[in-house]
Amino acid sequence: MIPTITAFARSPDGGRGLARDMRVRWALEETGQPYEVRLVSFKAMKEPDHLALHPFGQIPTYEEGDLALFETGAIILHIAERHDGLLPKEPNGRARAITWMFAALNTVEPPILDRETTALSERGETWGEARLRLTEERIRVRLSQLSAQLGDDDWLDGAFSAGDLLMVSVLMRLGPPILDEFPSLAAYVARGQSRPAYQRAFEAQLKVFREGI
Ligand SMILES: N[C@@H](CCC(=O)N[C@@H](CS)C(=O)NCC(=O)O)C(=O)O
Repeated sequence: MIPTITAFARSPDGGRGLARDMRVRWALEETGQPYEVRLVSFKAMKEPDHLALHPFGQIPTYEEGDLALFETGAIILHIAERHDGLLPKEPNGRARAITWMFAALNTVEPPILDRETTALSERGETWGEARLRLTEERIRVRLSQLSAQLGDDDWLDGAFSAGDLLMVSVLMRLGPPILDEFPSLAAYVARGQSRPAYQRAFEAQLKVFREGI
């Protein structure tokens, strides 16, 4: 059964692939799965039909038969468990790859999102600049730990996995200049983005931005 995912009808990132449907598209491309996309406006995301799929009124969602999922971590785990290509078969390696999925979403993404929110909504406040610097220091701590873990390796734990897919997706949101302070992580992101599956997913979301389909 071909799944349907939701994506922004008009992504605020201007087609840079930062909206979270990109992660799901990428996972589907890595595993060779066809998919359909339903585009939703900001207004439609907060209406009952979409809220029935996503209680927080966000994208992406994932529908497959009578299964409806939200949260990119859960969606990608679902895809990775059902199709080859994103998780090792060996049980301990598989558990470690899933650990990296959680680390990307629970440990590395929060300070990056915190900085984004601060930059967007608190910059004009009296505490704005100080808070921004604080969030940036927190990010640097995490990136320095992550880059120590990656060392000279291509991926976090052996072959490319769903853990790398999510970690690269999270680091992409940060981008330069902070990411460039950690050359091995900047190279790691570039390595992820050069994967053919990433490229196909990126082109598909860009087409939506350019042509609305
Ligand atoms: N934790 C969620 C976050 C989902 C999320 O923040 N989606 C954004 C797009 S990238 C969204 O729908 N924003 C619009 C809104 O929250 O109203 C996930 O990983 O799926």
